[in-house]
Amino acid sequence: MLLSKGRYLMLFVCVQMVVMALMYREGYRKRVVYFLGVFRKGGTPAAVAQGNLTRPGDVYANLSLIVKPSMREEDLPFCPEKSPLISGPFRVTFPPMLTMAEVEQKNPFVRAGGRYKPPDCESTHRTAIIIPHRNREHHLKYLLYFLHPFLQRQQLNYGIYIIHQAGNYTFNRAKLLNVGFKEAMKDEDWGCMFYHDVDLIPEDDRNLYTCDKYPKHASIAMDKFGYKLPYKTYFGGVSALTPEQYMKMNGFPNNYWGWGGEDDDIAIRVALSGMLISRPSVQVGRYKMIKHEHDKGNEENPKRFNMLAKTRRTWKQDGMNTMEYEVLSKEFRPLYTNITVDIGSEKGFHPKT
Ligand code: BGN
Repeated sequence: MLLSKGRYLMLFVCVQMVVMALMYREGYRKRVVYFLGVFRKGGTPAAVAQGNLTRPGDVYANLSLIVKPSMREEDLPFCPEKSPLISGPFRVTFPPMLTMAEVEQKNPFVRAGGRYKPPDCESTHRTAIIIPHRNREHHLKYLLYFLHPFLQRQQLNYGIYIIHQAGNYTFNRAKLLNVGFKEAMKDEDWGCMFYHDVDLIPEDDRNLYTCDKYPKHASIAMDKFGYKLPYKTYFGGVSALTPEQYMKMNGFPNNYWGWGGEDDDIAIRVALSGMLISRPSVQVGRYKMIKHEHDKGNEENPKRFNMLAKTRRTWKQDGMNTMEYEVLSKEFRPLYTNITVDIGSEKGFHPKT
């Protein structure tokens, strides 16, 4: 009897030692936070993911390790060619209770207007993100939740612009992109512009938000198309051009009111101005689309087929050189610059004076 009690005691001590050794090896704190994260799956992301104590695949992982050194900004070294923060695919799920205030809290280095520079090195890339928008605040919140840390992982000097179409007239994505280009260039000499749909979330931080030798189509593997291109010349979703490439093709068309065709027109302009399309690999150009109904005020454009047949004749007369609009307001919000714009209607542009 005595012998078996002693055996149990020995066994108990051994198990305890193994458990302690395991905890020590993995880092006790990290493990506890990990388990808490698992149990709190439905909770707010701010509560689950604090700084570098995050679950694997969290887009915010390691960002809290970034600290501002005490040296002056002009003495900072250049950022390395490849950012050490890049780690590949991350999890894209949509926490139901997320608030804009939480997104702000998680991005302490983002300044008014949604501007960011790496605090610890001088970035060699200046990228503006242009997002056409109307009545999609819910999507915008999620996009910002993922896009800010995604861009910070790439050590970019960046700014996020929301171009909000005022009024109820039919939506015009391409014209809003034109406005975004022109207005963003007034703020800074951006080296690269990303033209970004509000409902598309990148899923891999190796998908670099920098420009290439040719206009880039970034969203080549979207979940709704089975993570492959729907057709060879598809140029919708997320694309990127340098200001030179954009000017070379006279920007984008202004006359596509409603859904469809404007992205195909842009792809035709790329070819007509003598350029090719650059693309990331299908492994990294992956995007998740936030599900939604077809928007009111963005009905299919029945004229798109006719218009596309004429792009060769129209691209030089319709674009950057002919766009008319009026900025109604420009606000520097904590996570983005909000530009509300009157772009007129199909019948022309009549500024209210
Ligand atoms: C295409 C649309 C694109 C849209 C993609 C993906 C047209 C023009 C037809 C000649 N193009 O069919 O605008 O991005 O589907 O949804 O409708």
